[in-house]
Amino acid sequence: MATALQNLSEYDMASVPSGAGKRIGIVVAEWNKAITHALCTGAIETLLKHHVAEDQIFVQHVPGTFELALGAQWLEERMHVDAVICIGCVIQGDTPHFDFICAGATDAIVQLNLKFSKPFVFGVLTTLNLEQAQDRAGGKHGNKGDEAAVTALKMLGLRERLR
Ligand code: DLZ
Repeated sequence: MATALQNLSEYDMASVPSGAGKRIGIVVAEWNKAITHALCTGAIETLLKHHVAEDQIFVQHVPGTFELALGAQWLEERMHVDAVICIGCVIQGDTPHFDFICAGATDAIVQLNLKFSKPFVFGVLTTLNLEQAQDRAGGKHGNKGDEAAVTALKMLGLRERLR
């Protein structure tokens, strides 16, 4: 589980299927904006690197991580995307709010994968402090946005292989 053991931006380029012809949604939480913006930028750059067309990437913002699932569902329904990358950053505070937001978002995103039978990727950082988030948003542990984009393309590739 530890990202200290695996850089989020390092992967085998050859293992990632082409994104040519794919429509990808990205829903981004506004909370901890500097972090989520860096994650979104990483995701977009990675999708472009793997040949997703710029005009086939659809980015929408929601207030917080808790709203990601509904935003992602609306993106799927309105834009008919092949996959949605959900981007958020929840930083632990002094109250149990962190646990409720993380659990709610995680459960809801899992349900979307199964309901639509397509990838809704969990590009959410859940960290103990801001430094851990920065380390995973383009810092020393790479960028979770890159990893989320790679995951979306790999899952679409798997679906095609199983057809
Ligand atoms: C309320 C809240 C808090 C305390 N912390 C975060 C956070 O660290 N990251 C995040 O994305 N959102 C946070 N939110 C907002 C909730 O996700 C949600 O937007 C509100 O509870 C309204 O439903």
